[in-house]
Amino acid sequence: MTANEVGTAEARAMRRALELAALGPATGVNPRVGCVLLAPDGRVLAEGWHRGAGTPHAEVDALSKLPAGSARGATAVVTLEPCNHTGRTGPCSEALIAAGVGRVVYAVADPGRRSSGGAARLASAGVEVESGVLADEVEAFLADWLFTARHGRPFVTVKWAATLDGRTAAADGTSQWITGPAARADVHRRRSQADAIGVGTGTLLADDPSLTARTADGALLEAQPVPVVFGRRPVPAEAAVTRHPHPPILLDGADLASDLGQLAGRGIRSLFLEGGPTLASAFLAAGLVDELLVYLAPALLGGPRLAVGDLGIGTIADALRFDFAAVERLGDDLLVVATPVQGGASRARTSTTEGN
Ligand code: AOF
Ligand code: ZN
Repeated sequence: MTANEVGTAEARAMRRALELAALGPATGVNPRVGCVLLAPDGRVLAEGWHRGAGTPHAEVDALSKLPAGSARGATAVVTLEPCNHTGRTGPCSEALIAAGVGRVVYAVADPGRRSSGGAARLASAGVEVESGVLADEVEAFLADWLFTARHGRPFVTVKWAATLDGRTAAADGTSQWITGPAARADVHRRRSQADAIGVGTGTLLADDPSLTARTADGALLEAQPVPVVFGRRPVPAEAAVTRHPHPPILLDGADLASDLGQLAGRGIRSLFLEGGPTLASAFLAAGLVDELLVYLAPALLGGPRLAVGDLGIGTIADALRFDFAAVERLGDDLLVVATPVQGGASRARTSTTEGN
């Protein structure tokens, strides 16, 4: 084959590897990974994919379909850099070397602190390594897992629904139906796309939210986020959240970064925070918010009940700054999506959800 034909065969194999990866489970601590083994003439020798933590990795799955010795000189095309560690399974770098694979082509580097280094290990054993093939597509496909692996925490979205003056409740505490049905449906759709949904114990005790994702007539959507309750006050035995399809995860909220690390360790890659001004301000002040979803109703309430509590900001120069990433009209309401300006909203401060 000419170099061009090899490139085409490998690009085609990477596309196939991405399809194979998509057969794996979309949630959990491990990424979805696919692998295609090519003979030197470009023929497909075997395919494999990863079926979730504790099962063989994609490369090992593909190798297992071949008789011993028949991957000698083959090219392994894999969506993620082969791992270089013994976790629940052994290192793929060593499995590829032992099988005599001559070339490895991967899309995206493994950001894992323990698992990375496979490319260097392969190269040191004389295996030819190429990276970056179909990288943008694989990066998009693995976006939530890569974010969590790179940051050691889930992607955090803070959502609130408010009036034009940023109020989320009236003087008597009533807060339901600030926004209309289209905005509410949008919230439920986004909830169901998140791995977890978080509230503070303050909101839990005040509103008794069910933390489920539902249709307009109250039926449960298929995918439900895991409920997470932050704070030190106990969850009442009769709280609605105890009837959620997933058992709630309780975190004390004293060290939000370490709480988020715990969630990441449980395979939670995205957290949707709906849980009140104290929780929102604690996450914001700690620089742990990646996206704001603000549903704005064309109404005014006045008074002190604001969407976000104290941020410890004494002067305008310290304002947390965001960019408007999107603005959408939803019925009579607006959805504003805002993302932190680099070095602005991500300024880390220490804070807790104490009192929440
Ligand atoms: C690969 N191929 O198919 C997958 C990889 O606990 P373990 O042994 O399953 O290791 C999990 C880590 O290995 C995971 O966090 C990620 O860095 C990598 N996953 N690597 O070469 C695969 N699933
Ligand atoms: Zn591996």
